[in-house]
Amino acid sequence: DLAPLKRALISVSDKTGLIELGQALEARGVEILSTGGSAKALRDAGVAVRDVSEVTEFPEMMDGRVKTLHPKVHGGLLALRDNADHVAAMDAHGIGGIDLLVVNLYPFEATVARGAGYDEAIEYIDIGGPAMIRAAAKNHGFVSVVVDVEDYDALLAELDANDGATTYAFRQTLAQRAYARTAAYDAAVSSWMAGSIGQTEPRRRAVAGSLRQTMRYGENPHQQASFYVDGSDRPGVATAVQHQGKELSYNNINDTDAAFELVSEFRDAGPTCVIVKHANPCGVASGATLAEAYGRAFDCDRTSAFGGIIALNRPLDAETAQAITGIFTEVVIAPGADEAAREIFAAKKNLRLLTTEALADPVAAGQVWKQVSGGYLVQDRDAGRITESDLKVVTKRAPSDAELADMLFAWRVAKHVKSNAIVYAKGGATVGVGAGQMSRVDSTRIAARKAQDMAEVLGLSEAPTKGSVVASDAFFPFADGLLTAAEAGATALIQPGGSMRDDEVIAAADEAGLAMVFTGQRHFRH
Ligand code: 93A
Repeated sequence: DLAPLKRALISVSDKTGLIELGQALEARGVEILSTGGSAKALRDAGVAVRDVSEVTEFPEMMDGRVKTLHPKVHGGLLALRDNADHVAAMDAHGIGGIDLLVVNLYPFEATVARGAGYDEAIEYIDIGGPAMIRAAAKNHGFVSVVVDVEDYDALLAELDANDGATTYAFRQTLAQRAYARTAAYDAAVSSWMAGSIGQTEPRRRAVAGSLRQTMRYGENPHQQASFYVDGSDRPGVATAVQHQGKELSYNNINDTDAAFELVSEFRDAGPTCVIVKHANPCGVASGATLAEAYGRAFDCDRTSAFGGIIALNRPLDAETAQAITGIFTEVVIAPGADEAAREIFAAKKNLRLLTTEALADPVAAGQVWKQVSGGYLVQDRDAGRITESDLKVVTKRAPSDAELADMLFAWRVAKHVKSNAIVYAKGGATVGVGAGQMSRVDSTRIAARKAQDMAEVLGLSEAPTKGSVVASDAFFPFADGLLTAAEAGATALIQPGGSMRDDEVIAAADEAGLAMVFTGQRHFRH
């Protein structure tokens, strides 16, 4: 859609691949402008180049602090080629268009990483480079901008595929990468300065996203905290509308997110309720009505549900609202709430009600970040989802339809329980949840014991785990966990499989008359 590239500006600190790029551009008839060191390297290799200082008619000055900061450069990068006024201004001021910008920045990150002192680090803050990158990226309708040595080959391939021009889609991709680079660069500068001057206030630190809320405190009262939103339109705690109650706390936000993400797994299911405590579900259930689902979720672990966070997969109605007000609850989040339900909640001043436009898409792609000392871990969101056809029956006895339905239900819940996760379920409701234990057999025992406690609370004659199914987020390494589940009365198990001792575990299941299926997929959550 554009004419072939005519002019490029190259200004790079990392000279890797520079000569080859210069030669390749020269061979394609592109005129090259360049700054001091880059120009010298190209010239020494026999590539024809013009100094930027010759174009600007200004010498590079102040130790190079001012070399490309000039209207002849920025006008050439920013001018809209199809705008008559812009073209007239170029003519009037002798500004030539720059069609390609190749810049990599002063190595600020590497400089501070090697322990450079304050004054030296300051000198490595690139000003002209980011200014040009941002200008070229803004004008990606006409200008290509490359900020990474790794993209040189793709650029040349693009030129070859388009008779020396670039496509709009390609320039858009480059512009997006360019802004990612300048954003990361400034974040590195700000983080380094924060460390240098002892700035610890979270809301003053460089964080991607915009500040939504500064909390009274973080996970504990002696920790400061703030909430940033990243502008994504994913339904959830960041985009929900709060109708009543105090501001959400740090822990409220974390738990509300956990509850809503879990209930969204049941987007296409019947009425379902999730109760979360300390980021783990302590009750998840479906029901003929939302109120029934709440009651069944509550009955999984009434003790833990006190002060919990509730997420619903249907708009809150009056009957459910009435039931929820029976005990103290911190937050209720649902895809809507009717007038009558809101009136019932209005009497409970401390109860926060959040509504979302919709439920979240549980299989949507996305990324999750986790901080570790000195860095971040970034990974895809766990969008794994098992359907009946993925299951492999490994025992002599195949599961009944009822067991199968409960296994798939328990499996969805287990994905949202901290590892080692064990979930007992029966009739579309959890009856025992074992979370966050270092040993799988402990999770299996704890869940069964809690269910036993509930039998007493509810005055049941037999343990709720009798006739239940069990989901395990990762394989049973030994038969002991499975035997514990069988002792508690479980009749079927769903787990990924893949243990060295699968044969042993399967034999124990057969011996106990259990049905077991393998999912082939694991849901660790740490
Ligand atoms: O000191 S600067 O911020 N001032 C500028 O005007 C400027 N223009 C380009 N640094 C500037 N640059 C940077 O110089 C580029 O981002 C690149 O990292 C470096 C290339 O310098 P040379 O070509 O002299 O090695």
